[in-house]
Amino acid sequence: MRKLFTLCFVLREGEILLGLKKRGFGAGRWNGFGGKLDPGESIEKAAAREIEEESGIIVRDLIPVGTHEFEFSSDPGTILEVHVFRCQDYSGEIIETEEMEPRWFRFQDIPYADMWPDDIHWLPLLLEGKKIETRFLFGAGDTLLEWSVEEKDDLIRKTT
Ligand code: 8OG
Repeated sequence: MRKLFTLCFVLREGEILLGLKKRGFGAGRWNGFGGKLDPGESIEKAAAREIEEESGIIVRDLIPVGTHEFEFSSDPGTILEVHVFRCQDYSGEIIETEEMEPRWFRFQDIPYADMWPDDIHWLPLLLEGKKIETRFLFGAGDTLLEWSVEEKDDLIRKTT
């Protein structure tokens, strides 16, 4: 079974907007903004809606970055398929919401130790403007058991 999610990172010159998740899945971790698709909703619509709900801003550009497939050994066969975007053009004011406490971080200050443990393996690629396709298998305590990170542009170059 596949469950679809979105995840978006808002960027400005040398900085990334992260939110401290205040409740639910991933609470206590810094992350981009996103969540589950509503029934019948497109991936892009869901991404824009989640950012607005969680940070108050309206995004004007959503650049697709790739997908993650997350699986947990405690629930084999259930794949969280996360569609990742970045955004640099938005309107509105960033606000704290019930779900997220937003804060800008300089790239060199990204708090990887307080993020999902897979993020350090792919977020630097996103910041370099690369497209990615990843798979991560988590064991007990959200430790990483197996993973692969592919740069899509590299794959294209290899096959042409
Ligand atoms: O609706 P909810 O807030 O529970 O959605 C979960 C969000 O967390 C969604 O945006 C996808 C994202 N997410 C995972 N796993 C991971 C992960 O390992 N790393 C990062 N950075 N985000 C993740 O579900």
